[in-house]
This record gives sequence, structure tokens and C-alpha cells, in this order.
Amino acid sequence: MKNEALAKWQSGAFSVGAWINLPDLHIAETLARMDFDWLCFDLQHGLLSYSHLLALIPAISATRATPLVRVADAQAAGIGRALDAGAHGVIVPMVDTADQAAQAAAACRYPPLGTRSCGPMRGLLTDGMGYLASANREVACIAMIETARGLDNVEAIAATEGLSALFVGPVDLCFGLGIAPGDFGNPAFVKAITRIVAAAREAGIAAGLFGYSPESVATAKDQGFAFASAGTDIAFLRKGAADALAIARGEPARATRGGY
Ligand code: 3PY
Ligand code: MG
Repeated sequence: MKNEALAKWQSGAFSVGAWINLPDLHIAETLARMDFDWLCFDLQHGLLSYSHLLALIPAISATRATPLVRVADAQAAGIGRALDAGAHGVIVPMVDTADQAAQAAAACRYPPLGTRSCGPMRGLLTDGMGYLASANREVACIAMIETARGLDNVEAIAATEGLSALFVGPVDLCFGLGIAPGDFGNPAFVKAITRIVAAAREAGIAAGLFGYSPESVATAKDQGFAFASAGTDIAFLRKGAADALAIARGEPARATRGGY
């Protein structure tokens, strides 16, 4: 198994992804054919279940987009099931401590590096037994920094053995900082971003951002992130529909809320 997104992050090349929140094969296939570097199924907030993931992930793994899954938490069961379903990496939300990061990393790695149990259904299908030899190297374990405690501990989290990247959830981070959700220009927010990117760089891993708009991706690149998402299926649908309606009625383009 080769994780092309991870290879990009490790080489220092910037990559752009998107999120899948809707349980629809045609939407997954449409995004998979758009040339995103990675696509992440959101099992934390998305409107889809593990059964949907099983049905949709083959649409991604048949293309060059790297399939990722945001799991509910750092528990081994959810991480193992996402990887067994064919995810090449997991994004773990709300990581507060290095212990939690270590728990997530252990769940991503087979012994002796971790405690992942063998049963990679889709990996064996696509890569045969070679999957077992490559998984520890290729699976990406990504810890979200989006709480006050996570920010306090970010250097220790970044230094956790087996972690591939940090990932910022900007609105939860706003809550953690006690600033208005979406106030991404707030000096406290910018300072936190600078600290997170520096912690990742110091640890020799990548940093990524959940982009609330396509425009935020360019800012993320300037801030030193290695990867960012340009939007979600729902946001793309809403923006496309709003633009189509405005054009059809001869009205100026309407600003749409970014994000989900
Ligand atoms: C956040 O903004 O906190 C996110 O995790 C986006 O889903
Ligand atoms: Mg969040």
C-alpha cells in the first residue's frame, strides 16, 4: 500500500483535500474524479455511518485520491475498523494530551510498533499480504489540535512516536481560545496556528487545516501548513446551487456560509 498524500506531506509538497459528509455514491465518485489529493469521510460529524463508509470507500480507492477517515475519537476499535475498511489514514479529533496521541498511534500500527489487530479486509483485497508489510509505514495517523488542552500540550503531542501529522479544527480551536467561532483573524487564533505549525515542524511531521472556504487554503499554505481542505460535499453543493440560482435570476452572486 502506498499513501500518496502522506508522501506529499513528507516531501514538503502542498496538498489539497475535501470532506465527504453525505452518504451518496455518486457524490463520492464525483469528488474522487475531481483530482483532490485526499478525501476524508467524516465519521465524527458527517451524515454517514460505518456501513456507508464501506459502500463508498471503493469509489475513492479506485482513483488517485488518498482515502482518509475522521474517526469519532482515539479508541482503537473505531480506528481499526476505519483502517480495515480501506482508509489510508485516520484523523483523530479533540486530542488533548500526548497519551491520547500515543493511544491513537498505537491503534494505527501493528506490533511491535503498536497494538493494531490484524484484519485489514480491504487492504488484503487491494494489496494482498504486502499490505501487512507496508501498513506501519504508509498509514497516516493524524491528531487534531482543537482544544485549549491540546494547544497547551501541542509540542508533546507532535513529538509522539508514530504520529504523521497535526490537523487544526479551526472552530473548535476558537471555542478553546474563548474567541468567537470563525474569528480566524483574531491575534490569539493566529498565534495558536503559528505555535501548532512550529510544533509540527520541530517534530518533523506535517500540519494540516480544515479549510472553511477554498480561499482559506492559500492562507493555510502561507502559514506553513502542508495540507488543507478546500471544502465539503455539502458546502460545494450549497455554493454551486446558490451561484446557479443567482446567475439564472440575473442577481449578484450570494455569499454562502463556508464550512459544512
Ligand atoms: C473544527 O472546526 O473544529 C472542525 O473540526 C471542522 O470539522
Ligand atoms: Mg472540530
